[in-house]
Amino acid sequence: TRASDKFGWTRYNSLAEIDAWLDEILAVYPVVTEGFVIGKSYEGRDIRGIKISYKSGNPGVFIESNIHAREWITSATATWLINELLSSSDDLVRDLAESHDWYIVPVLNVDGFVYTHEKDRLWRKTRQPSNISQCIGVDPNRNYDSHWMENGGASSDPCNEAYAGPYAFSEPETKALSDFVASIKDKLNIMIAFHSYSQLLLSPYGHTKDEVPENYDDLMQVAKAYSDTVKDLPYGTVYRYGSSAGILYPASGTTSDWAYNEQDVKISYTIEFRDTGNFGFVLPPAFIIPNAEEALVGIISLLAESKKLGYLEPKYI
Ligand code: 0X9
Ligand code: ZN
Repeated sequence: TRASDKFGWTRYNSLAEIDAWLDEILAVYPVVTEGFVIGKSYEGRDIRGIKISYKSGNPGVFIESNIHAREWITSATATWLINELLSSSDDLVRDLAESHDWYIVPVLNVDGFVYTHEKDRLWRKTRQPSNISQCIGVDPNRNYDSHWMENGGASSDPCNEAYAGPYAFSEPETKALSDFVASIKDKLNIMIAFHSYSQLLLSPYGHTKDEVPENYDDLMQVAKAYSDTVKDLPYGTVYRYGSSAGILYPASGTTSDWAYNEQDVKISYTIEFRDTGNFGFVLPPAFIIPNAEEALVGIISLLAESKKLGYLEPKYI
């Protein structure tokens, strides 16, 4: 049997199970995959990723997943996506897999993820203690060094769920992700951060709604392509789109803004997966495959539209 068949995506997996599955995937597809470790978490766990590359010189797509510990649908979707990229025989998926270089980190916030499995299902933040409070953890999606703590888009209170941390990149997890991305930025055309829930495609900026990026119209056109595609599926799931601060709330120091502002990744989105609040973060496992299938076809459209608009060319020549 294939490594993937045991996984099944019929329930949510623990970090140990995801790690073991990744090892099997790397063993089954040694030619086109490469495992990487971006660094260690506060509690000393490896933060792992997989690169999938069928030929060199492809445009790079980075997927950051499960930065928020409780958003289990994101790593379930990321692992399903990895499996499809490697094993699907569908022409569109083959083309998707083989004409991009994929860098996928299924679980960024490994400590928080383990904590949600073992102690508190709804934990969001990292697990690093504070020097000034009994409250533990930083919101890693407020901890990136781009407009950090500006405009009320994050909190300075360690007990707040959107605590930005004592300084930008105080968390080993965000520091590791950012160092890794910076090291491949010349090959990176697209950055997607997987979150849940609300069914939204969010473009920069998060730190302000008074301004939009210079390629905002393109960002909306690309988001519309994703949204139109998933709406036409049998489930007909509605994804709204807009700028982060515009349609949601201000959030400073997010991955998406940092990649856009500081790493010159001009197609950068936060995707909030299912649902719209009925189950919220505790999405039943029956939704894993529908959510993941939707994400796959949505990403096919997202990349096709990005290519049409010229964003998949080499960044620096
Ligand atoms: O608040 C966040 O970090 C993200 N939502 S979540 O429910 N997954 O925590 C959204 C971040 C996107 N940016 C803005 N909201 N501005
Ligand atoms: Zn989130």
